Amino acid sequence: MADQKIYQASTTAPVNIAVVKYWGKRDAKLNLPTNSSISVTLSQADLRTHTTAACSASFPTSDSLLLNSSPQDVTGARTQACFRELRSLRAALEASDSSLPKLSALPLKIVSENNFPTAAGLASSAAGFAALVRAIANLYDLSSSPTELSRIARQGSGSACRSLFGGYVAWQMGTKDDGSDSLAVEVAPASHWPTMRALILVASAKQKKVSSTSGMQTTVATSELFQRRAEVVVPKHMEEMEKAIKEKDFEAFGKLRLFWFGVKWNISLTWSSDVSWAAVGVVEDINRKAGKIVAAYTFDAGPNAVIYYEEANTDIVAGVVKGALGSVSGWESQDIKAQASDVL
Ligand code: 2P0
Repeated sequence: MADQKIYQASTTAPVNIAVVKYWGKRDAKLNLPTNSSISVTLSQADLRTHTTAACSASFPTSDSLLLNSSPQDVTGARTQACFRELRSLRAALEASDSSLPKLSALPLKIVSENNFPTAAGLASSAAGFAALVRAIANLYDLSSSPTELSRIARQGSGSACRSLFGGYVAWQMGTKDDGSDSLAVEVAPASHWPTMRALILVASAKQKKVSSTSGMQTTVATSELFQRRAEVVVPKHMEEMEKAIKEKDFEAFGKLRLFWFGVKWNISLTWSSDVSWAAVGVVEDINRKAGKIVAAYTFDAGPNAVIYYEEANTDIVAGVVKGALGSVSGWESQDIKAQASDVL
């Protein structure tokens, strides 16, 4: 009788919030970006995906994925690309060592849980695909480095490549057509600047109406500024942001307008809300009163605000934000406080 054993491995992956944003694809199939980006990885105690990958000849013949107990479609090109790449790395191992069980030929069963709202602009696809790729890599006993795995996770969701690392992470856009040099690398570990904090204000935990992919496509199709951003602005911001992180210079970090650059444009109307603008106003007030930048706001593809600050300024940032926004209706949940963190 064939081996009916169930092989399995579990892992967790964190959420990351970009401080130089990925926006636009030069290749939608491979998720190759039009610009490089940098993010801060948030602590997994607050925001993470936990994933178990299992395979067995006793499973139904097709691959499956459960997210927060709901079956997901795994036939999409992105998930298929991740499965295919990981299976082919495992198949190469099996070819080189005939004593290894032939896991690459077995159906996969993936079970994932988020401890935060899915698809509400809280980078759930980043944590989701990073956890999926790492769980399968562990199951297959691959010795791939986080950077090697980032090439695969990127094909699931662009920002996922950055969630393979903790701390401060750059996704280098690369120049090759096959995407082999579009990879994530560490800029600095969390321990380099451990006082960085993020306050996440959940304006809406509902699933967003516009996906990041279609938002990006709209931007590329309609914005006259887009090309200049990709070619001139971002390369400069990448350099300045890496320097700000290396020198732990919060003012420089905050000055780099963490604002997602398209938020003022048309499509942002679908994503941002009055409460998002209230958060912007409060942060600007805090900085005015402090006489310097002690808080930096940012938004991704959703109305939730993320406010970065340093631990020493907790009272004048997190305390004031909570007090000021407590009276603004529309915040669906209280804040989620997170710190820059390493991947466990
Ligand atoms: C980022 N965002 O750098 C940017 C900033 C949102 C705003 O990457 O189409 O889910 O799956 O590659 O990674 C969110 O988009 O997009 C994102 P896909 P993804 O974090």
